[in-house]
Amino acid sequence: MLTFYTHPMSRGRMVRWMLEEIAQPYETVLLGYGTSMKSPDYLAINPMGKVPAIKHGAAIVTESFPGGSIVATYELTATVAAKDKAGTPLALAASFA
Ligand SMILES: N[C@@H](CCC(=O)N[C@@H](CS)C(=O)NCC(=O)O)C(=O)O
Repeated sequence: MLTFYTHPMSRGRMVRWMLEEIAQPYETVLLGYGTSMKSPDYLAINPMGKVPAIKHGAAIVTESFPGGSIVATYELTATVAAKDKAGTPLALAASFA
């Protein structure tokens, strides 16, 4: 399952929006500014100590641009292989809706 690291008052909101749009299961890990966000455990996920980050298996994405983050991760699983009539992946289309 995909793990989503975030703080409610952050640009992680864009990633959560995309996760909800594609309706795939994910686990949320809430981190605190200046505390758990800078912990050794989280720095192993994102050495910048910032949110958002998403992890799926060995794949970790630490940039928040929703299309790039979500599509890049889910392409590895092919769970979001659905495309619209023009051949655009639906998750990517949703990020520009
Ligand atoms: N380039 C990153 C920047 C992420 C970023 O700056 N996140 C802020 C929250 S919106 C953060 O985690 N700040 C905590 C810190 O700098 O200690 C992205 O776009 O995802």
